[in-house]
Amino acid sequence: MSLLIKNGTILSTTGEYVADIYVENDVISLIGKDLNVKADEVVDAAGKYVFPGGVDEHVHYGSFGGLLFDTADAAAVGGTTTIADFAPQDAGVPLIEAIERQAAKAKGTCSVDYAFHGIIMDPKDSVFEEIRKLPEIGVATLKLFMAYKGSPFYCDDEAIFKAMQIARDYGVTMMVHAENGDIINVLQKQLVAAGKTDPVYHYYSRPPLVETEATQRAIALSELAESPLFVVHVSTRGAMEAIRDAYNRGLPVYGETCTHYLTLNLENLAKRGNDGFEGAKYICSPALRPQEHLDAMWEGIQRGWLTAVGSDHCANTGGYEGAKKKGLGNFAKVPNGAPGVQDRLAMLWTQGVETGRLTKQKFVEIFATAPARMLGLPHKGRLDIGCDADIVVYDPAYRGKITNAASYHGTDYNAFEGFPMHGIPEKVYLRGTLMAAAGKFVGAKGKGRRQRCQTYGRCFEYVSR
Ligand code: DUC
Ligand code: ZN
Ligand code: ZN
Repeated sequence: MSLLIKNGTILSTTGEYVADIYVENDVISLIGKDLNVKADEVVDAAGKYVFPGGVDEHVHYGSFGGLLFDTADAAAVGGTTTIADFAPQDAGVPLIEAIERQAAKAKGTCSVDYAFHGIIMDPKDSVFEEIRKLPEIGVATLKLFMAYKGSPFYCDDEAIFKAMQIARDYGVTMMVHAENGDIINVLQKQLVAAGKTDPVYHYYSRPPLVETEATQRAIALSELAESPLFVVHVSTRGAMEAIRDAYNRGLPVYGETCTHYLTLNLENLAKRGNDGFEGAKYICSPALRPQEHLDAMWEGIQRGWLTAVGSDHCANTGGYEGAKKKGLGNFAKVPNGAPGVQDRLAMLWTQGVETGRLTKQKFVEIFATAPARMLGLPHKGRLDIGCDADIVVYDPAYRGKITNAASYHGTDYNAFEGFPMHGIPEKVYLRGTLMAAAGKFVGAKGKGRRQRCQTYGRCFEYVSR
């Protein structure tokens, strides 16, 4: 099967130019002006942008009560062709086995390519020892949680430090969910006891300093352990500045923010709707922030102080009516997470590129190229000869709106409902095969392939070993 995409404006992290792309056997084999080759499928992309399929290095399928991989068609429709899922570790199950169990769920059901991060949920020495074996199963990233104290997700500083020491020796990138779990527990109890139970109090139980302090601590732990660090879902100015300052001191410390920390704010959490509870749709952790922090996230991206934008996609099984509303009367009981894998491109393009907050080159970087490097997937996230032919043909002239009705997330609401869409992925190819067209999934379901990540990814660049 061969494919020729003609006359599109190809976007990369460094520039843009009009050229043709020729794809053979899943990979890009030629890029050039007026290519004179025959192909099974020829696409005229004149007037369209052509850029790499998105790499979303932050999704939850199954963990945190999220729906499973059969709902990942949404990624393809939204121009994302590779996802990296956080594989949860049930207590008593070895880390490697937990990841393989999660991989078995993705096989044959996930419609885009997929990789895994480990999560340590059973912090003990035998589990830390397993970090050494992660590279053998193609896993090069590991997340530990400083929040959710009292749940299996929580890890104390000792666990994080020990994991960092081993991870650095094997080229495994340490990721942290940086929020102070002790303080959150205290504040949650105090707020609920005072009758402050509405969704908006989720924010007051996790104020910005709770995240900033934990980020500073995680940086200190990584400095002590001499380990690179990737702080995920950064949402506060203070956390972003801590990462920036650490990097400027020469430490291999990087950060990711997420679509919603750029585009949704505390006002969403305060929404009451018809049932007084609508804000629960926006309960995720860290919590949505006042606007000044969103402005800081844009600045962090623009200046390169934050490296990538993930979706933190987590479509709770049961959605708003069946899952979120279980927390009626107590915000602390609302399951965390919101869907978003389909909307990352539309939000970054419309709220970023179209408003002048992102260049098209920066967009490609944070949407595809940087997350692929972070994961250790050199054949993803860029349109170069020999790379996987994961390609978006983007029609910038389209005008529409994000609606749950047009979403493939499999849930009953969309956190970005009503936001404008300037442009649409007119065609989305996964390894040269058409998966989505103009907002519809048109591919064969479950054709995603497991991706083996290389160790010593982006966070280890310039780290002497
Ligand atoms: N927060 C997390 O820590 N994980 C998944 C969803 C969320 O909101
Ligand atoms: Zn997290
Ligand atoms: Zn997450």
